[in-house]
Amino acid sequence: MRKMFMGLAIFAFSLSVAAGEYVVGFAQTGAESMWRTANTDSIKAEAAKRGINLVFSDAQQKQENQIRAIRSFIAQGVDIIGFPPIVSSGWEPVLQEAKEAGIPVITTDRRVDTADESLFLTFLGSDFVAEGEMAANWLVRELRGDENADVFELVGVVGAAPSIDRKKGFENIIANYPGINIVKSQSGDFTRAKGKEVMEAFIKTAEWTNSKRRVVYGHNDDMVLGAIQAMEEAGINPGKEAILIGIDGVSDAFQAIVDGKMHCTIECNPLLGPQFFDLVDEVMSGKQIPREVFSIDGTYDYFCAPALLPWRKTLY
Ligand code: GYE
Repeated sequence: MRKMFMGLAIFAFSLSVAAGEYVVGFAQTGAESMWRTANTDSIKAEAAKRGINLVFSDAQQKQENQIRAIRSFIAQGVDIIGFPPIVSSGWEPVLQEAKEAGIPVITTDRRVDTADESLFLTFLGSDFVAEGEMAANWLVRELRGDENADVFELVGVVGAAPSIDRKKGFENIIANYPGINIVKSQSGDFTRAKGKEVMEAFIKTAEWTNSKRRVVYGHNDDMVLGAIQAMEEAGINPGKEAILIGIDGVSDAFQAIVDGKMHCTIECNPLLGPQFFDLVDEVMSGKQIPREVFSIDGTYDYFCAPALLPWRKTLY
């Protein structure tokens, strides 16, 4: 509670500005995955719908570009800034500059790790630790009492909140099962191309060849979809020779599940536009907002994916 008031006190002067009269700067991470594209579309569509003046920038997966974009928003004098921090650390200087300029900051989908919590107003997104736990809990159920498996982990961008937390959540659960172990773990940068590359290397390891039961756990669906390509090109049947689990719930993952090439995806809702601009409106009209706003995520596997695929295609 105290933290919330500290945050609000700083920005208290920017009260009661109507939508259409204020400018929102949004510094996107890039276009690395289907999730990200859906997230960008949601932000842009919602701004257009509400007649909000949005200044949008794409950092192409580089922190220095994101910092440069935020500095340019400050120089342009935008009224409020939103951004998903590409990695969680290294934001103090630029957030301090925004604070000194009196511009409130909302972090979306990824968290920042700052000692001074007054540097941002709120976080809007998913609970990534919970997502990692859901992935591991699904795996444990899938193993049906024979909890022995070698996990090949495709990590997201190194140092990004979803990578750190999805690993943590997964490990929290498998810690209770000594027969389930992460035997290989490497970053695929959240992209399909890099996921494929890392999988090509995994397939060549002794751990892969000698494993009695293989699990591919990707911190997002795109990397798993890349891994499927790598397996197929190597003559491996993904659906039969491994258990494949991703996170995001993109429609291509649903399709892969329906096609028998993937087993499960944990949802991470990218359609944050409406909630983001609700928060923006509340801040601009001087209302108090909570320190964090979580979206709710579900688990989808081969039991439910066939029935749900048409609906998912309308989402993202
Ligand atoms: O899971 C991944 C994207 O930050 C939640 O970033 C987001 C992640 C998402 O590239 O696909």
